[in-house]
Amino acid sequence: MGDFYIIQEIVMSLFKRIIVSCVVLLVSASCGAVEKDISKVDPVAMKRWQDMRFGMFIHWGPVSLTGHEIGWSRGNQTPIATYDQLYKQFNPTRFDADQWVRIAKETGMKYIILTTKHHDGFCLWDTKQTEYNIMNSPFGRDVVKELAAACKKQGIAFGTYYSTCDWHHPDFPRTSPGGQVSREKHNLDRYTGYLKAQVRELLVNYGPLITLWYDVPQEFNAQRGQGVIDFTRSLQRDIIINNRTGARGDFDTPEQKIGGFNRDRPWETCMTICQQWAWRPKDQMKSAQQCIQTLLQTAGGDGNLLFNVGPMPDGRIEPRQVERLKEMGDWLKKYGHAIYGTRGGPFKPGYWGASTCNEDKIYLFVMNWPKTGPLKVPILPMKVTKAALKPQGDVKMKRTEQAIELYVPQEKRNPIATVIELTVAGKAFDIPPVNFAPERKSAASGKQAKASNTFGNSEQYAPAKAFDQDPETRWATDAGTKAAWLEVDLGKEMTIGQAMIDEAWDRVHRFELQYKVDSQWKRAHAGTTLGAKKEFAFDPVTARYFKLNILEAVEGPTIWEMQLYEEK
Ligand code: FHN
Repeated sequence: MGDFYIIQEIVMSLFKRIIVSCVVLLVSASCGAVEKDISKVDPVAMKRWQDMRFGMFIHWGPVSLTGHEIGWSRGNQTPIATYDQLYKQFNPTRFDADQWVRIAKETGMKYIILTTKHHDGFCLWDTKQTEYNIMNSPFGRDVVKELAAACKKQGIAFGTYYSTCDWHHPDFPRTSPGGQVSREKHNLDRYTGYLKAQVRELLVNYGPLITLWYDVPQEFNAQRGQGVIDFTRSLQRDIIINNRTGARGDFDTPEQKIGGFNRDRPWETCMTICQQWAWRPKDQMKSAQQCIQTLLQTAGGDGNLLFNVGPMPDGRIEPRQVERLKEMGDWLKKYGHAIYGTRGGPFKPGYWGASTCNEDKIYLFVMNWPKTGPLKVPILPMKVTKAALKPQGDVKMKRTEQAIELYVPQEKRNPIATVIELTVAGKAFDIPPVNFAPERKSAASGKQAKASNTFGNSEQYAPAKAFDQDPETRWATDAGTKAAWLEVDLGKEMTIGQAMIDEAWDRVHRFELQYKVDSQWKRAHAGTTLGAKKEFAFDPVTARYFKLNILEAVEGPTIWEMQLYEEK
């Protein structure tokens, strides 16, 4: 069967080249050359996607019957033989594509990305390439077809997640658990033919798609990955492809964290509303404040947010998650004009909040006000002609030599974000991006660190990774770790009064920030959850050694960065 794909691809490829050449000749003859370089994204499509700003990610499959993680639990919590038979019990009779789309629209989401095939190889559409698909389950309905139709009917864009790696497929070089086991017999070329045959089905039978969202390339190097991108784009010229085929793709995909401010290359944060991508009963869910502030910090960084739900085994999205999403939708009903179609900045996101801009407007989302006094906005090279509180109200504005001072009385402030609209005398996007406050240097940056536990004792996840100022590295602990500490040596006594701890995955439930005096650890600050870029101030303390003492965690805690700020 394997050679079939290769022959099929060769024939289809030749046929397509002939057709494309004829079309190019005709179009070139009539109205100027057609964009030939399919390795480049269509800029109009890219801008359309960026303007959408907010999408729904859906991780679903027979694995939802177990409550464990999709793909990763195969051969871990669930034996491979059991996992691969789950589809024979899968009958989500309460699946209603129109309902999923209604929920996404009421949340203010403008596109939906569904896992059509995850690392476990199971396919949620009527694929002719393998029997391991939804049509051979008791449910027997084409989920991708129904969801694509519902999106089209309700006017929301539809895209497909398709795992580059496939731990179920006999030709893929790696298998479960976690793709860490090599297959003796494998054939990556034949597997690539299989992948392309399935991608063709998705694009031809369920397209046009907004995105082909590939994931976890593993054996796919940049050349093979670029071949997948070119193949995909040859089937739909204006499709957008992420950076997970093994090649660079059209946009970056920071995961479970807010991407850094970047107007030069499109990016999309993908994040779970709970802990797990796939359904888990009683999973810890983010608060409305966390959800909305994540969207604001993402848009403020000029990125999109792909926010994930894991539907239940009966096909419903869990009611409490629907409620949380509705809170986001209610917020966007009031302030969506400050998110959709805007660009990030000119004030870069930070502890203070975030900003977006459009035409002559700058929208400030103030999340943390100064302890006393007004909000001090850096002076801009463009005159600020007006400041208004949204949805209504006045903001007292006072210009000084150092800043534009904005006064909003406490009772008018919003704990999630106070939205202030500034009007400027020109195009706001032309204002060079600026830090809202002077960049603070962490006293812990680059310092010696140690911890009670490190994931696999691997250097890749060493304690020092939480102090290297690199947003792509993190300290991690072993799976199942419920308590741990992370200690840093500042090299000398320093007086510290503020900290920022950026947690990957919301696993910490209770922590203390401690400092060492005369060999005794004392508490400087105590808290419950951490989350993304958690900042907190405390009565300044003077010490050389500081410790994040994680007292309770639901899973192995892992920290992108921990920063300590000296009291001047
Ligand atoms: O392993 C997958 C994971 O299950 C999930 O699909 C995320 C979504 O971005 N991607 C991989 C982890 O990076």
